[in-house]
Amino acid sequence: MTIEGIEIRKVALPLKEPFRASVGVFSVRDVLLVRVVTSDAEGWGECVALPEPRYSAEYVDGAADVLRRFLVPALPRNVDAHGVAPALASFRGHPMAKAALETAVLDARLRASGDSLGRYLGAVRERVACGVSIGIMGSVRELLDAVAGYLAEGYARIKLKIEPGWDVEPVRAVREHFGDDLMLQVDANGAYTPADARHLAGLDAFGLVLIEQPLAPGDLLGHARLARRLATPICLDESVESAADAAAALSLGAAAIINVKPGRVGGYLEARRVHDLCQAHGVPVWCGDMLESGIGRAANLSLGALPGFTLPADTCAAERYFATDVIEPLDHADGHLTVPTGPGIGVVPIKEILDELTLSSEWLGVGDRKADRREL
Ligand code: NPQ
Ligand code: MG
Repeated sequence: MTIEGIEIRKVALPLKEPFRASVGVFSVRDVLLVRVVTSDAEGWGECVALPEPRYSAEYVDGAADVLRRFLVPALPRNVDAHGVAPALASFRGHPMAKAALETAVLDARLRASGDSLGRYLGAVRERVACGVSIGIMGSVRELLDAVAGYLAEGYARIKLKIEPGWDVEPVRAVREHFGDDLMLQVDANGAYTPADARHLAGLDAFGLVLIEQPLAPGDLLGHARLARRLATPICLDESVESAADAAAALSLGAAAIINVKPGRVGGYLEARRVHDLCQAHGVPVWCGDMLESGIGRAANLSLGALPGFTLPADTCAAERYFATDVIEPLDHADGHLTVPTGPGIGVVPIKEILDELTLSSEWLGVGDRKADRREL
């Protein structure tokens, strides 16, 4: 399999409603799609970086830049999926940009041999239970209406985004209104500090499945200390950018559960390593969501079907976020999405829709190592 070239495309997906978290609010999801063209097949990958560097240091235009200037030129023309990460390893950081490139190569490679990503990764389930993540809202009344709507659609659990000023009261209202059987969890995206420990312990009364990333991403020690003060299990998201980070978090006691996002850890191969490590430690994992288009969503389902993914995913139907997606809708019923079984990630964009939503596109040559030859 020889790579002939790579296209990076910036696509704008308008959101049905603005999505608000402690790290920002967006009403359009700009995503970067990577298309690898090889002698045998094409492959697609989605870069999950957000438009601004608030969730993590990466952002859409920065990811495009690092792909264009460094990552794509460093890729050998005859690279295999397992060779992508080693070829890019000398460039620090940028896991989301690297993940998109590796996924596109992996997709092309699997399409060429007719294998599905799920089979390749070791999926053991045909369907993935899905939860829904609900952004910070203007009022508790609106929140209760939103939760009722998603429960009526069959979602298996509810995650509330929280921040200082929007935490104990909305959680109490949802718990009181929908009862003790509701699987309920919260996500702070790092909005609290260790000084908020007593306040966060106020959430212990509500039987939450977990609290996700209460403190800053770099503060593993702070999470370990907080874990000793809370009854609610701590789940890490932003703090874990590799299997090595996950190992450090587990050995410090900073996490009892890990949210796995392939983009955040540099790709599906590293995501599987995080899964394997957690499984060996008896630590539950679940698949996170970055408001991906259907391209990223389909691939995430293959990962979420691995045996250690024992909690419902954040992967919901694309229609929860978008009026129009770039693929045919994925099958979903009773709060579950069906894992694609076709070759590669199992889906391809609908060309007309993709073209309509495309903001810009660039064609990049591979393996010419322009970046290395630049005079500094
Ligand atoms: C999380 N996602 O688990 C992320 C972060 C995230 C589904 O909760 C606009 C504003 C887009 C904030 C995409 C979910 C976003 C955003 C993803 C936050 O932390
Ligand atoms: Mg999160």
